Amino acid sequence: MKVLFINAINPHNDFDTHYPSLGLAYIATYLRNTDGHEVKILNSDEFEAMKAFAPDIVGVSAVTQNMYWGMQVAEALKKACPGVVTVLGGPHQTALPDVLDAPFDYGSIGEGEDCMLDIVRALAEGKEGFHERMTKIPGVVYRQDGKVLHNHERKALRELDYLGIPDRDLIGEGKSMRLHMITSRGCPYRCIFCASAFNVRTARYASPKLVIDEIKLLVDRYKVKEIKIYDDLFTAHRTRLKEIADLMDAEGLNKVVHIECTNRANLTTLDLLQDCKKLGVRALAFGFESGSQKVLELLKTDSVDVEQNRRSIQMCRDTGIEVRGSFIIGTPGETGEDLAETYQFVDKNKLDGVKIYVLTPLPGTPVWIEAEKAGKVSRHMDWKKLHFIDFANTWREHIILNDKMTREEIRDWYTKFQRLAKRRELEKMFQKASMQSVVNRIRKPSKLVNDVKVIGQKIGSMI
Ligand code: B12
Ligand code: SF4
Repeated sequence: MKVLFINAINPHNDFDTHYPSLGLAYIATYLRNTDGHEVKILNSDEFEAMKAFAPDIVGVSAVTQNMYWGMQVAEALKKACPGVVTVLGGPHQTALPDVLDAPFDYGSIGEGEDCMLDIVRALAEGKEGFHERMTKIPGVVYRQDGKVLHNHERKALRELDYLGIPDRDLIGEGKSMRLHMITSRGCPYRCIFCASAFNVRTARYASPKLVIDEIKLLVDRYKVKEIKIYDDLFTAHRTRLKEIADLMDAEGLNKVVHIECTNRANLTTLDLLQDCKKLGVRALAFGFESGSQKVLELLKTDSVDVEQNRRSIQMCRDTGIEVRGSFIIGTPGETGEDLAETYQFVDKNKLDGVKIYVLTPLPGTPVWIEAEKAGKVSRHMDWKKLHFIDFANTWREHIILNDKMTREEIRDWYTKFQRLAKRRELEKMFQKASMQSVVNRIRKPSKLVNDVKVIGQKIGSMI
């Protein structure tokens, strides 16, 4: 069977176009290796290549914010390739199993490897009786007598190792300085805004050996120098972390590749940071979320406090690990005073990277449930309204959950935080410019001109 996978992206967002979907690479690799299907993965803006492939079945992966693009491409493909079967999978469909948007014939909830394999096998048996067979596959969403129904989600994969390593050639990752990896699925915590916490119920971890094999492959085949491990919480499994660190050290991989991964302040100990160092970790990413204890408690269900966040930053700095932090503004009940505390936290702690988001109701989360009750979101809403990457421009339409500040006040705070983040970026740039690189720039004046331009742009965007 010819199986086409499509990653729904917003073509105007560089962020989307730079990171191909590893989730789709896992499914496509599994289908090809298990049943020998002909597979292809494309972005939703590569329409001509989709038609040229002439697929029997199309699997679209979409996050909620990109559902608009996913629906558009599925609709266009239905017209261009009559008879093609369309299936929607990914975090959005998983969180809303009772909804199946029009251009999709079927949906898939949860992990897609075995579900998609069963779906393609059902189609390979012929169109006759296909729908009947689909209604029996665990995890499938379908329509029957005008209603959307779904079968129970299949059990989460117990062992991740049996999936092996996803084939990055399928997502066009050539030689690159920087690639990303996923070494676990799920997170043991339940932050109220986080889709992973409620979509993936049980946290599971690939073995240290598989993690090392994948890192070796990225180093040998793709010549990477930096790997971003995008696990929900890479450091959650303490003994695994230590084993990975020991193997990285024994193989000398920590000398050739830098790792950036996720951590949580309540897990930070000196011992853990030393393992991170041994593992080759150069930077740790934290969701600090707020400098106000009241807001932090609400967002992270009382599992971490502001003082732990502050101490964690200091410990990372003492160990020589960079700290990147993300923050959320616009939480219900948050006041100007709370935001002033967050601002102070960001300013005082001199983070190496700062990201600011406005609280967004992602389907399936407690934040979504409250927003739905308040009539601010619905299962059939325009999903573009949740695209929060560019709040400075979209603040008028953005769904605001906060009840203590006006939309304009939140916009002003957002702008203030963005300026602070940019200022910090600039300070870092100057800090990093070692004597040697200054000399290099003077030897290569064209680069110096470019540097001045970049700095000028950054200062410009702060004004
Ligand atoms: C890495 C990552 C990114 C990367 C790369 C994204 C990518 N192309 O994969 C970057 C940094 C670019 C990114 C950006 C964004 N992300 Co992101 N990201 C993640 C993260 C941390 C890991 C994704 C991953 O690889 N998971 C592991 C793989 C194995 O799982 P998977 O992708 O979900 O795929 C499995 C199943 O979902 C299913 N499946 C998926 N697609 C399909 C399709 C079919 C047909 C089938 C049958 C099954 C199926 O099978 C897969 C294998 O089992 C997740 C959190 C998480 N743990 O999943 C958030 C997450 C997916 N991101 C999220 C969001 C909101 C975004 C952004 C909108 C953020 C923003 N500010 O713009 C953008 C959108 C970009 C985009 N086009 O996807 C949310 C999505 C929530 C939602 N309701 O949709 C998540 C869940 C984070 C969260 N905790 O809330 N992200
Ligand atoms: S710790 Fe991170 S991944 Fe885990 S539930 Fe909270 S936000 Fe989600």
